[in-house]
Amino acid sequence: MPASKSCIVLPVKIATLFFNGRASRTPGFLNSVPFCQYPMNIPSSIITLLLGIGLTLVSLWYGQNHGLMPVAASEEATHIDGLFNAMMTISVGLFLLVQGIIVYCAVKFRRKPGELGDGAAIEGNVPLEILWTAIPAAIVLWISIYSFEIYNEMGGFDPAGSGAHAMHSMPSGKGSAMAATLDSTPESKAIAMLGVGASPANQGTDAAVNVNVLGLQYAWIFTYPDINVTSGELHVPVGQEVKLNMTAQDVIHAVWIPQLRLKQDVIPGTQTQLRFTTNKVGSYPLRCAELCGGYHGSMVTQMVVETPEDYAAWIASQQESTQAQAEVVKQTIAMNPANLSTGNYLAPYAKEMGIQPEMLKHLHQHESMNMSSIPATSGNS
Ligand SMILES: [Cu+2]
Repeated sequence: MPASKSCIVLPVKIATLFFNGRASRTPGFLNSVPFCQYPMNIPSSIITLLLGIGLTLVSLWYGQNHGLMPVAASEEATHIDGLFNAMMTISVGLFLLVQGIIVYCAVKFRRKPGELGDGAAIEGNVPLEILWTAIPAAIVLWISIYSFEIYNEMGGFDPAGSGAHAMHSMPSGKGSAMAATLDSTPESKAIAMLGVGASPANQGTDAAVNVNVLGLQYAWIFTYPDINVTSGELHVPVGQEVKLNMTAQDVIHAVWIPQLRLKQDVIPGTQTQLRFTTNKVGSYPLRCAELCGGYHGSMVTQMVVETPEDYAAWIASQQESTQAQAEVVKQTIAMNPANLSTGNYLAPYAKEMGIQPEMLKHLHQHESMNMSSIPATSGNS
């Protein structure tokens, strides 16, 4: 029986092509293939081919134009999208194939009027079963290798999470008991840091911007240790590598920035990391992705990706406000009479109170002598 007269069903068609040798050698082989037992008025192989091409084109188009992902704001996000689009293409192809066959069969092989008997008993077909097991297995294997490669490309297997940035046993707080069991020495041995680290290209180098992230019920605190800035928003310069060193104060939280396609748990008593390089200026939501309590839903802030100039301006404004706050604190302390000598404290009121300037001077000298005779013990306790 020539292959062209088999049937429309694509897997059967492919199977026939694959096992063509056997099909031609074994009489009745195709009769054991489902749907092919009854000679029918079947579309030609050209139509099958065209349907196959059409299905492939539709899958490829939809795989690239599904519009399900938000803006990709980093190189890593582009990699992830490549994988997602590939899986979407395959899924759409399989969906259309399976649904197409179901709809075709439901219409084509529906019960005719007056047809009351049972359908034909169709036995299995080993070569066909091997084929439709092998193809999905190959697809799944390919996806796993592809995703492994992307994760490596992003820095997911960065071994340098240990070493210089090693986690040390926590002196106190939650998790210290566990850390003490794991590490008996005060300087604990290096444990690979969880998360996404340096990409193979950046291995062994430090990120341009380091930010310490603290998650707590229900807020994020970002500290820039190199420039002495603390903020409730994450600001990063575009095009520069950023490293988030993250931990939690109370329960497990998770940093999730959809536009970077990154999500990482933030765990009390341990450090996790995220390293990435943004490539699009904009403001993106950074939200908690781990149900952490009653107000989990409100644990959201912004990641602002800005030009290096804007970033520098932001740092300057932050430092200015920090300085202004420090000034306010200093003035408040200066207002406190407890820190003033009696003479200095009384000076502005001397005239109103009728105190003689000589007396004030005397009082001041007396106090200075007393102060200098006190041994400098503070701080040595
Ligand atoms: Cu949370």
